[in-house]
Amino acid sequence: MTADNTTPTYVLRYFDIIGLAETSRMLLTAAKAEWTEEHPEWPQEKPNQPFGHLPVLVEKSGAEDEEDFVLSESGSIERYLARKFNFVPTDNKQMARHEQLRDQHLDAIIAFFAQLSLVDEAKKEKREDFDAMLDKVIEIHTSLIRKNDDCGYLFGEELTFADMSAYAFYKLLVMYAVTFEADVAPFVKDKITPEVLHLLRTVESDPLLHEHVEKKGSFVAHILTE
Ligand SMILES: N[C@@H](CCC(=O)N[C@@H](CS)C(=O)NCC(=O)O)C(=O)O
Repeated sequence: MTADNTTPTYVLRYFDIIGLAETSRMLLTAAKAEWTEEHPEWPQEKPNQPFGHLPVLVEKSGAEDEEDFVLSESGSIERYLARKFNFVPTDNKQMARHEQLRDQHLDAIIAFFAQLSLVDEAKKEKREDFDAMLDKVIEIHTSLIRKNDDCGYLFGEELTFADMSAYAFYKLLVMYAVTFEADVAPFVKDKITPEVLHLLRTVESDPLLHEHVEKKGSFVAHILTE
């Protein structure tokens, strides 16, 4: 898609980390949107963000007299992009089925970060919460892949928001969360089922994400070699 004066272009503001922006990066890339990423100086730029944090998506309409559309909150950004670029079904119930997975992923991520600063019994308890949530996520993905005739996507035969969110979820835990607690990477990798590995491979080899994988490297290769 080439931008003309009616095609929106996008700026995704975030830190130069996987964090909470990977799914949006994937959505923008898979949509073949014209977009760039900004890494604002922090904390100097904090007061200039609508909600005081990142990510922030700026959509520039291309029309001269139209204001930019500025959106905060990673979940809202992802849903907006997924709907706009048809990576979720239009049926409300089906759409909700896709979107609920994203919320489950985030809960597990929050649970991981919540236990980092704790010690002793409190840490053990919260770490167990994370472990149980991770097991549940993997169980759900595994079951969806099996139900979907093992074609490698969570739903149907094409790449969707749910697939990208799942891929970004595992990538965040194995390649980013590991910088906070080294054992999380082998811990997660050991739990990954053949079905989940199939999902990761399918997402990564989808032609729509070719550019993303070229730029960021292969997560699957990272899982298999490290
Ligand atoms: N609920 C928000 C959380 C955003 C958030 O906490 N962002 C962090 C980076 S992952 C941030 O901006 N930290 C810097 C700060 O708050 O000053 C979302 O999902 O976007």
